[in-house]
Amino acid sequence: MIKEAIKKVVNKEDLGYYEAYAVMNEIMSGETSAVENAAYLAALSTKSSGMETIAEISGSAAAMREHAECVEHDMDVIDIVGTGGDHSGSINVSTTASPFSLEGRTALVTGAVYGIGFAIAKALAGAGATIVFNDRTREAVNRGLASYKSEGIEAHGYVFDVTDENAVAEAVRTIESDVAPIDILVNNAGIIKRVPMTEMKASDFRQVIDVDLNAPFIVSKAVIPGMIERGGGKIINICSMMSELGRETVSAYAAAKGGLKMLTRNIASEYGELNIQCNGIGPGYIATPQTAPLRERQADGSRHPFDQFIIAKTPAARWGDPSDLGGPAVFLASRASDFVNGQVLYVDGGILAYIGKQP
Ligand code: NAP
Ligand code: GCO
Repeated sequence: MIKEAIKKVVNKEDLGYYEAYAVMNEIMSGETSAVENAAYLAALSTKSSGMETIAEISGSAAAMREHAECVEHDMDVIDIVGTGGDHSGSINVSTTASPFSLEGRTALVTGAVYGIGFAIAKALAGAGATIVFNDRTREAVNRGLASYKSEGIEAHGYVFDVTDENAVAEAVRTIESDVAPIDILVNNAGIIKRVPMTEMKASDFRQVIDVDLNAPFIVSKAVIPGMIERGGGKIINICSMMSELGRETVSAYAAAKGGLKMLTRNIASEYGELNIQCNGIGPGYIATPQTAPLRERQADGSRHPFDQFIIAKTPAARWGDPSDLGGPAVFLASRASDFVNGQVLYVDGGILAYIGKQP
């Protein structure tokens, strides 16, 4: 990795995020000379060949500092010791930006026109990520673009169905050519069909499995090779309470989300050594269009029985808001979770820990 990265520095090629990190780690290892370090830092910050910069900055440490700021890669040159003239000395650098920063990274969030996906994308954008999202229709994508714009986010929208392997592969190629390599994938798109199992058509069962389990496999399969090539990446699968618990009428959904938990663990197991972290978020009961039927007011104006049930089952005594998922998503998308892999982070207000309020 480091040799490839330095070759890119010399050839004036841009460095990918993880390549830049490899170069910075080399610098922080103290194995390279001050002038080489300054060249690398300059290349990282100016994306031009560091070798040309040596001449400019060999005159003084101050010049090195000026050229070698690495804000773009969350790093500052905090101290340069060296005369420059005899190319001796050292550069001390440190990561000054927050480990939760997503500056310089690109995130694909599937099915993120509204609901949980939109809230997660908004939070990732707030941490500095470039946002790419998709939906099945141009109309929905346009609606999404307008929603992001109203939040001050210049998102990139693409039309594709996450269950269509060819369309997904083509979309990933187009995104990585048009926008940037995908550093973060959030497999959010999902459906639910609430039907008693013995009354459920097999085709409906298969459709839920297709969207909620097969699609995260398909999209992850399309994105992982590029992540490996660039030295790493982050995958977040949106699981569910039903990754752990069952209930009436959601057999297909629970089977899919239970499978998604194990797919999460398997991606972590298979690609962890290639610096890919794959984790899940397990939302509790969140107020989105998907759960609207469970919260409908009754004819007499009273709360839906299921609504009352969830309030009694949740220590927080409330439904979750999609924005409750933003912080956990930023954590799992950022360097702050580089040693977290194969986990499902339940954002459920405490449901999984609680027997429920006595009636
Ligand atoms: P939602 O309101 O129903 O939104 C789902 C999104 O996925 C919609 O934008 C939908 O697009 C998109 N989508 C569905 N099928 C797709 C496909 N084949 N290709 C591309 N996009 C597709 O759901 P949500 O409540 O925000 O949930 C988002 C995720 O969180 C889902 O995976 C869900 O299972 C999970 N989750 C939700 C809750 C909750 O309480 N709400 C709790 C735990 C987990 P369209 O508008 O075109 O249909
Ligand atoms: C349901 C709900 C849940 C939520 C969520 C809970 O019918 O039970 O839709 O399945 O969507 O998955 O975590």
